Amino acid sequence: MKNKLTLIQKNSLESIQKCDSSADLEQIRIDVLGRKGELTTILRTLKDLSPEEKSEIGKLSNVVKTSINEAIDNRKDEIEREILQKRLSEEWIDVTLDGTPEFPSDNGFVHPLSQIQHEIEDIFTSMGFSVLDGPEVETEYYNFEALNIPKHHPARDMQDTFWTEDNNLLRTHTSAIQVRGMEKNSPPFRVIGPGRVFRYEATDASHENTFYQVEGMMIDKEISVANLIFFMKTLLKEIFKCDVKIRLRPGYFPFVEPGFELDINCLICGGSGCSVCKQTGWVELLPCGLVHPNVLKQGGINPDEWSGFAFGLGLNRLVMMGYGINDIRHFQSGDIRFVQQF
Ligand code: FA5
Repeated sequence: MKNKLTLIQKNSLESIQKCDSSADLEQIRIDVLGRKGELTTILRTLKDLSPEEKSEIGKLSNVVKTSINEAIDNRKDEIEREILQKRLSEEWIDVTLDGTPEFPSDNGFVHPLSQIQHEIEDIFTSMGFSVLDGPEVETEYYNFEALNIPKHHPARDMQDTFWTEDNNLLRTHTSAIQVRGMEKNSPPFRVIGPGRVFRYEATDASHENTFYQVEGMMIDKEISVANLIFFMKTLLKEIFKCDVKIRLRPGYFPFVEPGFELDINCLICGGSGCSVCKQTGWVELLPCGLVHPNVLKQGGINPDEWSGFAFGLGLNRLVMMGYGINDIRHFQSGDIRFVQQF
């Protein structure tokens, strides 16, 4: 009996060491120490032994049981440690790597109007222009009078706006920044002035009451329409990354002479006609012209010595062309799904 117990112990300890899963270890425990296990079955025959042998075998069987239980528990711990080590070596994370951006991003994004504004600022600063700012609530002087639009001039009707109780107004165009530019700089100079403008206007697919423009002005000696066309073509080529078809129409603005409307071929419909281009195939994008002598005088510049061009670019329509947006009202809709696309 003693030999049998020692053999069971030896075999069990060997099997336990070879085991590599907790489930197999539990099976060994059942097979050896369980109710119908090898050791338990042998111990059932104890009753046939003498009292001395019973005591000796009883003690030995306790030692065997304890050693098998301890070996199983230790091996289990080892297996768990091995599994953990394997996982740690396989599933390590490089915390210095950039995270994977999720869509939609929680970090926010630059609005398409700001994106295009920054792009235009880069294009013009690379051509020697500086960027000016001006207030959204303007005086009548900067918005109209200094631009050769005196009180009761019919051109004021085209730019009806919102007035404050103290007779200031929400600027109707960024041309007000031109006047501030002339006050700040002495010629020659090149400036642009981006910003938000407001008009009391019925809205449709291409008209908003609040929209964005970029004003541009260059004053130098002997500036002509040829200079104007060069800068406008360079701008549009840089923005649309292709040669865009343009046309110049005579246009009336009291602060330029001659004045033009620069239209581009509608990029939404390719020129075949849609709601944005009002079925004409052309979109009015950019009024421009040579600065009127009265405006130069008002800005303290001698028109006999200096000349210049100016333009006012509508940013919303430019973004619409670039992205194929078919309704200007999306910009102010506050619909997060719209802005998340850019
Ligand atoms: C002006 O605002 C002149 N100050 C531009 C100018 C500057 C002319 C310098 C000459 C020299 P106009 O009202 O056409 O012009 O507006 C300029 C551009 O703003 C338009 O071509 C168009 O792109 C955009 N725009 C005008 N009205 C709206 C509107 N209601 N909604 C959206 N965009 C508009």
